[in-house]
Amino acid sequence: MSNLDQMHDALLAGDANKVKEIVQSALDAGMDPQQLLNEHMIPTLNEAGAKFEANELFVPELLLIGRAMKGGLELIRPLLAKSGAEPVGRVAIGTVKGDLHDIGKNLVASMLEGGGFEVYDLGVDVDVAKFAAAIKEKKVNLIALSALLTTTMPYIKTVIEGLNQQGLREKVKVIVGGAPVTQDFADEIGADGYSDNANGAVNIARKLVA
Ligand code: B1M
Repeated sequence: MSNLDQMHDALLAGDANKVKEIVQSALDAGMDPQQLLNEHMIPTLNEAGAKFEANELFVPELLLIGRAMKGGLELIRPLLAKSGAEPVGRVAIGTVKGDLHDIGKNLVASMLEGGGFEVYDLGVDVDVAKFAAAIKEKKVNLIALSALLTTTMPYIKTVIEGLNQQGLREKVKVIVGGAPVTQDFADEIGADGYSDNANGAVNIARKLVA
């Protein structure tokens, strides 16, 4: 993993090829995929967010950084998914309507897969109707909602209300997460579980469907 120290600069430069190369060589050298992600990749995305807020980085650069992160994750995700045990439930996951951030959601989806769940990834910009359809058609027993923007976070509540109105709420447990989401918010809107990270999401999901 000799070139791991280049990860920060490669990610910040949005150099997807370089990021993939570094990820592959770290994995080949036996590095734990979770550690690679948590210690060498996610902190750089947080730094990118801070630079964006300080007007030192702009949307086109964030897009490249997001793409580079996803490139690395393509190599890491299958390894995360392998770490799990027996099938425990069916989950539909999505980033809520109006929100296009999917890196964290994809991580949660991979970890849920690794935790033994059958995962239906509904993607980004997902409205109430799509979550409702997943409950009816895929017979999921868990809905996982992600939001990264303070402006889209309230849509999590809209989903829960929509499921209530359609008589579907009692058929599923609902877990929520994403950078602006808090335990207080989750409690306030009547979600069943909240976590600020992907591992925690799996633990809560397992408890809820047990
Ligand atoms: Co966006 N963006 N972005 N962005 N972006 C943030 C979120 C922001 C905090 C940056 C900043 O200003 N500091 C800010 C939001 C501010 C706010 O709402 N208060 C922001 C903004 C403003 C925007 C735009 C509005 C910018 C613009 O256009 N002017 C725009 C919105 C587009 C839209 O969605 N409609 C936008 C666009 C983008 C890109 C497309 C360029 C790109 C996304 C690429 C992609 O996802 N494919 C992007 C990126 C990359 C970011 C940052 C830099 C990184 C996000 C990320 O992937 N983090 C981000 C800054 C930041 O977060 N520090 C930022 C890594 C990821 C692993 O973490 O998603 O938090 P996260 O997931 C974690 C936990 O939250 C948790 O587990 C994950 C793993 O531990 N988790 C869950 C997530 N979902 C969960 C669900 C659960 C449980 C846990 O249960 C179901």
